[in-house]
Amino acid sequence: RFTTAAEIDEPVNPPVQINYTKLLLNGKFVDSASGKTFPTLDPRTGEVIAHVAEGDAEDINRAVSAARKAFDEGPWPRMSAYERSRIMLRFADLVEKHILELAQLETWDNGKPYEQALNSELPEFVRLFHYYAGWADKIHGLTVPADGPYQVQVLHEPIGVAGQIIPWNFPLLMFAWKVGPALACGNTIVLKSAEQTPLTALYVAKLFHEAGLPDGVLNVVSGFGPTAGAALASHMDVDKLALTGSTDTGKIVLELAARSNLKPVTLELGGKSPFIICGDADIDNAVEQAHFALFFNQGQCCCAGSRTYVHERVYDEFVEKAKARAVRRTVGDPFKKGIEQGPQIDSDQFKKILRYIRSGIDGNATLECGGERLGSKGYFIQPTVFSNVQDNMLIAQDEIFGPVQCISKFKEIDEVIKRANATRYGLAAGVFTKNIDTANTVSRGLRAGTVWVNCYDVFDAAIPFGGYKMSGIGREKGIYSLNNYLQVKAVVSPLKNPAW
Ligand code: TXE
Repeated sequence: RFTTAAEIDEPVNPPVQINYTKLLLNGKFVDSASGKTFPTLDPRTGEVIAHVAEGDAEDINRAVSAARKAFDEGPWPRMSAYERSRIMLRFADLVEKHILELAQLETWDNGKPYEQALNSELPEFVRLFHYYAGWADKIHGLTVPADGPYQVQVLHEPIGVAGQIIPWNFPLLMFAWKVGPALACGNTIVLKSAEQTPLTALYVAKLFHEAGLPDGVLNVVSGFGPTAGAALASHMDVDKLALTGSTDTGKIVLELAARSNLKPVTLELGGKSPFIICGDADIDNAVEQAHFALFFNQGQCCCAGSRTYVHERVYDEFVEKAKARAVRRTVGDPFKKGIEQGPQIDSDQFKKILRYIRSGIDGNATLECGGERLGSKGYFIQPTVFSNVQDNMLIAQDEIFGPVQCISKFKEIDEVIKRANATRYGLAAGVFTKNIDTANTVSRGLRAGTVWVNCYDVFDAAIPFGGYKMSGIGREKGIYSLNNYLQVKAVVSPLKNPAW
């Protein structure tokens, strides 16, 4: 059900106060060196929510010196791992205490449904910090039985100052994926939030200081990619860089890192993830899951199931039901109860999605429903379903990052594995079947960092996430994320009495 345009055009603002709009450097909120600010906008209307200090290269320098000092001289990497863990747990408690304000702010700045922010993303944020707090005092090295009379210890040390650049689609969760492991390992951080969604990172960083985080350990710079982001990626005193963003930006920061000090880089980039529905699948469940896989978070997910491949035997039934489900999707003011879909993040993304929809129509994919904006203000788009999508169409190849489901037909399992892999991306995939052999064949055959079998978008702090091919480098979450933030040092010393 599409909400009427009139309902969308009269949004009510949440009661949350916006207290933090400056840069958070060395434990204090300060203006940017240039004194410049930029507006952060309400995606429901395009109107200004707040003006935020705009950090650029000079502010990144200030942030990196604070992080450097906190790493080289401060207590954080030196304090007991247990104490670090306790500060992270106290932080998680404070986030729970402020959960309503944070969920309101996240929805206001991003446009995602409030119920999703409150009931899913904030609890997941807290869970991630519990998980990483649990790791802090369990990170340790090895001893190695080398040849000869030597004692060999392998120490796992924090890597140093971590630069972290996050996107706008899950502002709080991306903060947690990056900050959690870096702090558990004893690093210090300069985090650049996305220019579209700067508000919640400042709020939670303030709470971290209330929880006892020493000054300089976590510095937050709001600002733009080509200025603040690029300065961070090319900084000589940053020891490690992590980015979640587009594949184009991934290439830029990798090059900046290589040209400066060869800092190691982890990247979590775009995707065009296949969702394969076999002839024997439970169709109603597959329809619902495929709908969720694509439309969740307004379609703004790096792992969105954005190529829906359906076996020819169940294709017609699937298309009809997928269309009916999309038409039933509730779109409207994300603060209203029961709303499944809010606005897209900004005017650039909104226009990009509408251009892709136009290209699908022009390319003769069948438009089953949707295809247009909703309302006259803000960035709402009707849930859109295309069937009869051919692999060579732009909508089957590019990341649309919006509420546009693309359904294609297949005949054979080998054929669909080949087609699913024929992409520059390799982030995630889904397969729906009741046959264990088919599930095994498809999940082994797909070149993707995650394969969900008879489910989709099942996340957990302990499950690694990341991409093959141009979807990225490295893995986040789980035990794998820790290696991104550790150096390995071998210490070798002669043994006086080798017999012992
Ligand atoms: O991404 P950007 P945008 C994809 C999605 C979307 C497209 C463009 O397809 O439509 O990317 O979105 C910072 N040096 N994803 O333009 O620009 C930027 O400030 C250093 C997938 O928003 O990559 C922000 O903090 N940093 C994705 C972050 O990079 C730079 C999530 C992401 O923004 C920079 C978002 C530069 N030169 C978009 N340029 C996912 N993997 O989930 C930008 N940034």
